[in-house]
Amino acid sequence: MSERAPRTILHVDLDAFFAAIEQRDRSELRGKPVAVGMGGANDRGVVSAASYEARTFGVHSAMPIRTARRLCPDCIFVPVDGAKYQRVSREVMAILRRFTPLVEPISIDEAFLDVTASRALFGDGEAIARQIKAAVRGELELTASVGVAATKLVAKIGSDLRKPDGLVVVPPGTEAAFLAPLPISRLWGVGPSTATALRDFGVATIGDLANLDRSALVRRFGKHGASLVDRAHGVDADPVDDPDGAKSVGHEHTFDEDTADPEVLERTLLAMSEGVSGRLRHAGLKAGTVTVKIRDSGFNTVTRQRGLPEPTDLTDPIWRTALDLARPEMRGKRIRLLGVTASGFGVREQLGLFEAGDERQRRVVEAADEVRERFGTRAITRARLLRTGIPAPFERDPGTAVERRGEHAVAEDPEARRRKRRPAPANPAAPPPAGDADAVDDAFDD
Ligand code: DCP
Ligand code: MG
Repeated sequence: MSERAPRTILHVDLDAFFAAIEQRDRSELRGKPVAVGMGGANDRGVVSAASYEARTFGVHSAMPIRTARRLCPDCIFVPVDGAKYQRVSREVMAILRRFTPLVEPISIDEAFLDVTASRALFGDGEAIARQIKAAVRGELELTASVGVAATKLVAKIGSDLRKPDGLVVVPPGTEAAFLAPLPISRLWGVGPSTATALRDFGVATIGDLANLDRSALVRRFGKHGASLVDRAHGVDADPVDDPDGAKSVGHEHTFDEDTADPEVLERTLLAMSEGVSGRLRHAGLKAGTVTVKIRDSGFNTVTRQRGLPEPTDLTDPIWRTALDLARPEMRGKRIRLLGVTASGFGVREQLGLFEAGDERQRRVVEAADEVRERFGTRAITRARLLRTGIPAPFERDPGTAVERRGEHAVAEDPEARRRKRRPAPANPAAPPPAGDADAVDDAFDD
């Protein structure tokens, strides 16, 4: 196959995932407005997932429970059962892997598949999409929406377009026409501030953007402008990542509201470090390098990286290093996104995860892992994380388009496995600070 032959990529995203699972398991919830969220006495809780019935009242993910109650007094609020959703997620991913080994899970309920080589066996992209939908419905009693296209970008937009239970096929060559009528907010990399700026250019739809003079956009937005035009034409060379090629484990979190509160920022780094170390242990890996990513409210993004004195799979060294790297970058800024990634896996150990003498800590950590397995990642929080009401960043990275997901987790962790899209070029504008941190420019890619 020549490099230019169109690929067949599917984006599969389950509908109202947490809420649909609860409706499946509790028949009294079917057909009713359901919001999965913390509820109870915790007034700071937010909605994790809303059933489509609840959405007609305006209830959606990340909305405070209080607001949801006001909008939808008849809504039934159900507590989050993280362990169950993780289990179902693994079942979903297992179904997807029947059709190709090239499955790139990007959150707990969505994945990209490259089925280019599977077509001989299972039929074209549309046929494979139908088989996947049928298997998810038949075996898991859930519905999935699927986009089929030659690029990840277009497949993802397609899967979102006719939710729930949607199937959108965009044949190769028709990408630009497919995208043209859609609002620019559908495009990765167009957040509210870019959308506002584009309005000055008279851009409302992706088609408007595609028709703009490329050099004018580059003058206004820098290299981000050029990639915006490419994307408006549906151009996206990003491959579906080979699951065996995972080279790092990471989490990113986009705050629902930008924050400068050091407590919140540090807690978030802690939560992400816990998630990362848990995944390392689960995979039997130790990391020698920690990378943090910080994006401020002006969409300036920096990453800082540091080698560890010795490879680790424990939270503390990862968190301490992440804090050290991130603190100077966060000072005085409102932060939009944080990420923590562990990489540099020199050691793959089956049993001996801990050095001799670490026995006590080993028992503590293993007990925590056990609870995590039984009750889901959310169950494990340190004192600093308790009663904060901040969403566990590792459950889901809401609002984070794949474009902006710089990190990746190992293959065993479908809901969060992320990989670097492309090597980040050196940033001439921000030389590395004193010490051993390297700075790389992640570009204005939101
Ligand atoms: N999630 C969460 N907090 C958020 C967003 C999502 O906990 N802010 C969880 C609950 C969702 C699941 O992740 O069920 C999947 O997220 P999606 O964005 O795919 O949303 P849904 O699957 O709920 O709905 P849709 O039908 O729009 O995909
Ligand atoms: Mg979904």
